[in-house]
Amino acid sequence: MKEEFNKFNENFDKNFIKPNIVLSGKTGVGKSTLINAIFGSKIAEAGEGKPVSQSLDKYDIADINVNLFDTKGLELDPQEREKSRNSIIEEISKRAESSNVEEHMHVMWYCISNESRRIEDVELEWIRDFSNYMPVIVVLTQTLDTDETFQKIIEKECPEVKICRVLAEERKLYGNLNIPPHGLKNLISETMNILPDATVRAFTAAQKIKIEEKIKSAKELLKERLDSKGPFNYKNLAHLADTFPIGLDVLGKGAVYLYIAKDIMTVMGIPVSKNFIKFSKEAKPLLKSILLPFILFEGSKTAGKAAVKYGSEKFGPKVIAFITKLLGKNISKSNIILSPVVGLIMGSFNRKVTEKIANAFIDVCSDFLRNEQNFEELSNEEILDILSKNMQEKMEDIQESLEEIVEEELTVS
Ligand SMILES: Nc1nc2c(ncn2[C@@H]2O[C@H](COP(=O)(O)OP(=O)(O)OP(=O)(O)O)[C@@H](O)[C@H]2O)c(=O)[nH]1
Ligand SMILES: [Mg+2]
Repeated sequence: MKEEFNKFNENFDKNFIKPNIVLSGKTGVGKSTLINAIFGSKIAEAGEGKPVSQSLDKYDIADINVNLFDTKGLELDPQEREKSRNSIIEEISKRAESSNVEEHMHVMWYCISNESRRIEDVELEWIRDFSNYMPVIVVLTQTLDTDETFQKIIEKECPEVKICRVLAEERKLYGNLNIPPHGLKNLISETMNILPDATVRAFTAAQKIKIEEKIKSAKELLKERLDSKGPFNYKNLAHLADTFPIGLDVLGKGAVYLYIAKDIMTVMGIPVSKNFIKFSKEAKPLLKSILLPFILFEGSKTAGKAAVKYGSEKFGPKVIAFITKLLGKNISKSNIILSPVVGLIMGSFNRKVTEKIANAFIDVCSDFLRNEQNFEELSNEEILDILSKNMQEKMEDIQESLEEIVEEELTVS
């Protein structure tokens, strides 16, 4: 089973390649402010990067799904500056020769302050030079108005590059006049258009600006994993899960639900333990919220129906023990009746039920991203705690429609 999860992970990673983004631009133009606004505060705090070559630093930030590089040397005297430029271009072209897309430099964000409206000839040369070796987007930072005169000059000098106007952070002017941040969504879209396909999913997870892209990305993955004819279908994982070794704290189909949750959190950029066994322990409250609404007590109407079709004996002592443990109560087999939905969760894999629950979890994750903009400050445990509580409510909302799906299935079978 562990091996199977590993195979799923490998397949996932093929389309989750971290894009390599090169930042360039003079000191003080707003590179750190931009990066901070797009990827979160952890990065700005990371400070100086590690040198990867003479004139290129790499920010070493754990748990972030992009690699960021910073160019050096723009500020030096002409001779040293020339050396830097050559060394940066050498590194970019060396990487471009690799057959491995992971090695390539995928996009450069060349930042120029749109407030100072100054660009030196040497900068224009750098931009033109770099754009011969990799795609370059000129980011006009600190854009406070709609005047395009400065932009037009750059467009004329460097017709081959895209230009994005942004204000990364709210600018406070005199009195109460504040200019809200703008242009970041456009920069994200333009970057997504340029990046190689295999890196777009990771980039979407990393950026914090377009939640709608994260939702789309999660739904695409879900569709892929539900409809794939190949081996990497959740259904196969569910069948494999029948043999999930006991002794681990999660069991059988429950593990598949957690695996789906892990996939969704990853593509939406919510921190999650890479090790699935560790995650499944941390995420026990989450599994509990998924299953809880369906564990009904005697006397319920649905439970009555369920007893006929999915009598608890069908699940066997292993599952009962699992659910008992999960609930943390001492429930004996006689006073618990499993609802039909649990039958489909824990028994046979059902595409519709799985899809409904997974979509509910995508909703929970997008609410989380909108409400907890500084989630980097939370521990994995705290994050899962919030997600579990909200998932429990969401499950109550969709319980009826899930039961309808099950009733349909019962009438058909
Ligand atoms: N309000 C606001 N201020 C900004 C913005 N971008 C830059 N600034 C201001 O410009 C200063 C310098 O920005 P940084 O992001 O540190 O510039 P940098 O390019 O990282 O500079 P170096 O690291 O020295 O190369 C900040 O302290 C802010 O005061 C922005 O989008 N909004
Ligand atoms: Mg900086």
